[in-house]
Amino acid sequence: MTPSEMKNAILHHLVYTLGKDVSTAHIYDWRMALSFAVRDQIVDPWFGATRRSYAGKLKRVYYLSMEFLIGRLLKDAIINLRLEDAALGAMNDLGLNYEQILEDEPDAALGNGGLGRLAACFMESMSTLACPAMGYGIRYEHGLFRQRFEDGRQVEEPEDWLNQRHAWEFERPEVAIDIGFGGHVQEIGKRANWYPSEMLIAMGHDTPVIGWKGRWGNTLRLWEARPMHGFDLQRFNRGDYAAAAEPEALARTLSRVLYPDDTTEQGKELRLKQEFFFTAASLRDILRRFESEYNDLKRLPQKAAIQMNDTHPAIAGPELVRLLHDERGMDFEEAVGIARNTLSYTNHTLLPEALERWDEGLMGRLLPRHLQLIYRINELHMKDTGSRKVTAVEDGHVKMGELSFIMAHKVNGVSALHTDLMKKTVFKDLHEQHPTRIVNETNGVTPRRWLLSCNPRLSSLITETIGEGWVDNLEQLERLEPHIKDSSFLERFAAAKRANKVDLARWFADDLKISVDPESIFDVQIKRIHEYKRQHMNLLETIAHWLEIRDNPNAGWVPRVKIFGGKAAPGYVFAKEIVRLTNDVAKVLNSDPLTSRYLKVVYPPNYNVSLAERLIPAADLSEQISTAGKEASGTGNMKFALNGALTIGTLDGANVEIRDLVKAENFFLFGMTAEEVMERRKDSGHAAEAIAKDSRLARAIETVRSGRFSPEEPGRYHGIADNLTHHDYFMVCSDFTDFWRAQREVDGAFGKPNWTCMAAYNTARSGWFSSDRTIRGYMADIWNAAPAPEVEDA
Ligand code: 26V
Repeated sequence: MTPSEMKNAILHHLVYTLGKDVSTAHIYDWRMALSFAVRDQIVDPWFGATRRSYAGKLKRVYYLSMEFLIGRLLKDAIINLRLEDAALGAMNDLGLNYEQILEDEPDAALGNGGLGRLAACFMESMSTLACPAMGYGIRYEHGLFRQRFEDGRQVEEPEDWLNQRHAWEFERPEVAIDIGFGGHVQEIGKRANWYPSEMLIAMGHDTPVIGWKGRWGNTLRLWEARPMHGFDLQRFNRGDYAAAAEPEALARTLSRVLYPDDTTEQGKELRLKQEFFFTAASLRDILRRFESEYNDLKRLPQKAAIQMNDTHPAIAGPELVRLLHDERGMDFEEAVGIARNTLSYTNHTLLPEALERWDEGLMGRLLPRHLQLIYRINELHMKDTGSRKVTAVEDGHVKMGELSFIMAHKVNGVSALHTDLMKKTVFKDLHEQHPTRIVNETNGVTPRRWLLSCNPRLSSLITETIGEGWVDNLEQLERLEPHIKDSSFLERFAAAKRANKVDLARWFADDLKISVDPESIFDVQIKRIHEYKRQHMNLLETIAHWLEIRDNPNAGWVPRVKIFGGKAAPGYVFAKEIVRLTNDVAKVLNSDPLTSRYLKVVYPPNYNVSLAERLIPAADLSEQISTAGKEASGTGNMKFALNGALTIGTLDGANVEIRDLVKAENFFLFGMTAEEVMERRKDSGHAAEAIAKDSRLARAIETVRSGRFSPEEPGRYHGIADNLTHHDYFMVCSDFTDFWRAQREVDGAFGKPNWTCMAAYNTARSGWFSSDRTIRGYMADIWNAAPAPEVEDA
């Protein structure tokens, strides 16, 4: 497409789709017109892919996920369809600012963090690889809350991405599926009929996901909850206005809002309803499609692979059994076998408080037939394994991890260490019974968004050096290695990073009114706020360092900007205190005339995918400092390494694999191993001991306790200080001293010519972390699926 063709398409949509003319169009109208013009280019390859899936009778992958954290879509589509020149040219021609238009798009924030973002990367990679696939999830009216700071405290505001028209979805009123809850079960022999007492409708909305060079396009189908019986006109006519609208409002509640807490399981009824709602709608849709093409249900596992992203869709096990056994008359044991061969399950956390357990009473009320089937599935599992232990039900609760495990033919962890720990801890018994079921698929990230799109300077340098093949064959980045000896390459590599930092510094100045020196180390920790991720350890180190600079301001300190980003779950008190402490520390440090030249703290509010795209290309140092054994994988860690940031990190999650690949000399390692952590926890005096041995740590904690950062309320941080001294489950104190040492090593290395070499080795050796590699792994080890044959660039 040429710029002038693009321009015509935009003008056409402006007038005929949006009903605006050039003289009255706002930035919103222009963005929508551009989006529609780009969307037109998606449709043909997307239809083509669908047609070929049907014609070739290809096996389809169904990715069931409660979260898809996709972020903005316009630039992604433009890049994958190679329309940058056309779009930029058209915008320039129209006298519009292309960057500004892209920035006008709201993020689709239909996820909390790592799990949802992984699902989004997987969707893009499946399209790039021409893996016939469909994502299924919920079309939340409100995505993850927006974060604001008020006197340093987090304030949550509703997120309203659907307030504006969403350019990328196609409504499918004809894809409307009845979903029931409650009611009673009527048993007929071993089979049963379920008569729900409450019904609503799941309506589909399709978003095309286009792969690199438009070779293939899959669909993300998100369900919206609609009332079965709409508006009650009789009641309205009687003057009962609120009651007339009630059933409608109630039904819609189901897809109203994303649960914002991904750290503690609370067993909320609405959450269980959401889980069943989207899982049941998806399974019905999948079976409908299968039955339109094939007439033998035994072949389901050959033609469909259904991936459960964590336990949120775990009800898929019993529901699929119900559809096959109760509704289609298949023998129970056979139904379980078919369901199991179709289903697989990814575990994303070992934290006990985040593992889903549903109260049997609640489950029995909402899903009476499913609870019966869970008991039978459990009995069958005991019979088959000869075990006497009831696995999926305990203390009046249904354990969804165990249920998912016994209903899946493969269960995977998301990094080598995590998978190993799954076998040794949470799923120890089940692993012994099924020693080949657990497999590892280390996470990955899509290089299109996380390098090509977010870091154009580094991308151009890479393409000029080794050609363009890296974009969909990321391991080609290793071809950069011979150039790392070349001083002109290194200079350009450093220049790209510097320019990214200058851009970020300008944004900090304009948007946050904080000035930072781009020559400083840009040290970044961005992720959800959680004790195990240890933002507070990073803060303590910052405070200790600040105190040391104050003691001796003229000692030639290496300047640093500590950048934080992340949201706390609204009900997570400790995380919210960390948010506030970060802001309070920033306030004190940034206004300290003695030290602010050397140390600043920046905490932009509302960290999201788009902010990540801005921060990661400008980072020198990536903070991956979780307590070993707690972070299942991490994916931010991969994005940073790929963009030439060095990691300071523990041997946790995928950090282990990153360090193996980029090599130890290009990684700042510190801290205890997962085993050492478990050992040390046995010593109840671990924190006190560590504090007694490290006067810097003691002083930092004391400074927090003293009210230095909250003079108007000196006791504000006693909770954090006491937790650290007496409890410290996540071993902040015991790892602090080594963390400090590693940070000073960073100071020593930064600014030396070798730093750029180390950074470049990180980029050159991170190719394995492409989500294309991950998806190939799932296709081979779990899905038994092949890419569509003979795809060509669009
Ligand atoms: C759990 C819950 C509990 C009930 C309420 C809502 C909710 C929402 C999400 C979750 C799952 C949290 C697990 C999670 O996000 N794990 C992260 O997955 C990433 C992708 O595999 C991985 O990189 C991170 O290390 C891991 O923390």
